[in-house]
Amino acid sequence: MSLNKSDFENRKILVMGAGKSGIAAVKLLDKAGAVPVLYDENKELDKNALIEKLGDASCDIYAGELPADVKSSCHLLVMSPGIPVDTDFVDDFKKDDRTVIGEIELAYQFAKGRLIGITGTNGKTTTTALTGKIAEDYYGKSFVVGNIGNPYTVEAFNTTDDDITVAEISSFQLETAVDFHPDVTAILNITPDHLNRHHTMENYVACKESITKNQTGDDVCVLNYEDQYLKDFAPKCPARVIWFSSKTKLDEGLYLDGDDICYARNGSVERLMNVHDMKLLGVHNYENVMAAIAMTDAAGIPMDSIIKSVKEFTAVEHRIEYVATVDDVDYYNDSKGTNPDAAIKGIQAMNRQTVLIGGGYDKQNAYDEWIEAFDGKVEWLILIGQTKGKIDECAKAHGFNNTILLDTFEEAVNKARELAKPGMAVLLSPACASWGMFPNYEVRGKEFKRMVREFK
Ligand code: UMA
Repeated sequence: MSLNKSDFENRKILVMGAGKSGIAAVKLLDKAGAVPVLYDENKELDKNALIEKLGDASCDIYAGELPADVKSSCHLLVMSPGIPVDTDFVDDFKKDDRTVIGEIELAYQFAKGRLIGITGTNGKTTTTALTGKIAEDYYGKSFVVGNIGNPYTVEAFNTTDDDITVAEISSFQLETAVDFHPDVTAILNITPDHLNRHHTMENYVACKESITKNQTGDDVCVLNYEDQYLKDFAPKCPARVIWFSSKTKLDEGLYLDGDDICYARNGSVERLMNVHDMKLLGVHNYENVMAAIAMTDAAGIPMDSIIKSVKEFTAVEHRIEYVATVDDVDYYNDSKGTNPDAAIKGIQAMNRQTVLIGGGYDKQNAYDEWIEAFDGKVEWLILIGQTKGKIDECAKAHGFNNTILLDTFEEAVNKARELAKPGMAVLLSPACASWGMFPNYEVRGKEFKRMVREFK
């Protein structure tokens, strides 16, 4: 299947979800000459606030229920990433041979220039931000879009043939991709996440790998050599594979040799930089950096310019972010630790005894490896949210009994302050999504930082 402009011009298009993606999709469709209809299942939706956010774009808005005649009159359905696609609602559309796409696909249909697409369970945001910076430093401009928080549909019409766009792409967004075809991709790693949405690990892995589905031998896909799923995938990958590894000296690809990042290719090895010359910390970040170097080099950016940008780049907000020191206790915001694997990186980065705040929305992940990674460093584990009981049980099964279960985020942060002794750290790294308590991890992280700054 392939889409074209006639699928949009003067067509009635249903956009599902009135969050960031849905609003941006409606605006793009309005500009593209389509007739957008916006539908959100939340019947409490504040329509006035929504109309304000839509600005000049006009569309019919439905909240809670969508009349059957409106649904049947729409040519195409554009899904927001947070909405599951295995529902009767979506099936009804497909049954009539009507196309279902995601917001990313919609943007792709109208965007121009070259495209770098980055996926993986963890490290996407850091790698996307870094790749965007490398491209911007060299070309003077780049578009950084997608799951990072800037919908692709916001920027699609701003791109020209000479531009480069760097897109962070989640598994949710890949489920509804059709023609989406980045010139360069990266799959950073695959560990269990979002299994409540994808049901099986097999589905989740296939979804991640599908970022390459429209690529050809002229394109590049950067893969992590230490990830067994990706090793298995490489022979099937339609693009030319470039490997990176933090553990193995590769004959071809980027790897970590002691503190040096090296690039082996065509029989020779180039030492690119020492990891102490960059501001990012931790092996997981060195992996992100290697992936960003591989992608931007493949995109034609000179290596000296790439290395200069890498050295200047500082960590992204909410990812093991130092907030403040209060009463000789260092506070770190790792609100982006929304799954056990990401949270393991958070606790591994701590070099002192830590009061850890965890728990949140239940994505049906297992917490055993996270608890095992505590490595004697966690003094107290303060738990909140839907998963607090499940994590508490898991901690106790692993012999960790210093848990405290509380009801609100505010109580948790105050309790952490009370328990942390001088010289210790407080780390918000929940291993869970924020949903149910906050609209997203950014709001959770900002609230944490606000409270900590008030302690000061
Ligand atoms: N809604 C429904 N039915 C549902 C679920 C939601 O109608 O079954 C409605 C809600 O009432 C709400 C709207 O859909 O009004 C929200 O849509 P959304 O959840 O797709 O959220 P957006 O605001 O559009 O944000 C999305 C991404 N959110 C998700 O994938 C859950 C953002 O990623 C992304 O930054 C943004 O698009 C811009 O591209 C966030 C995220 O948590 C950061 N991503 C996950 C992750 O990183 O692990 C995948």
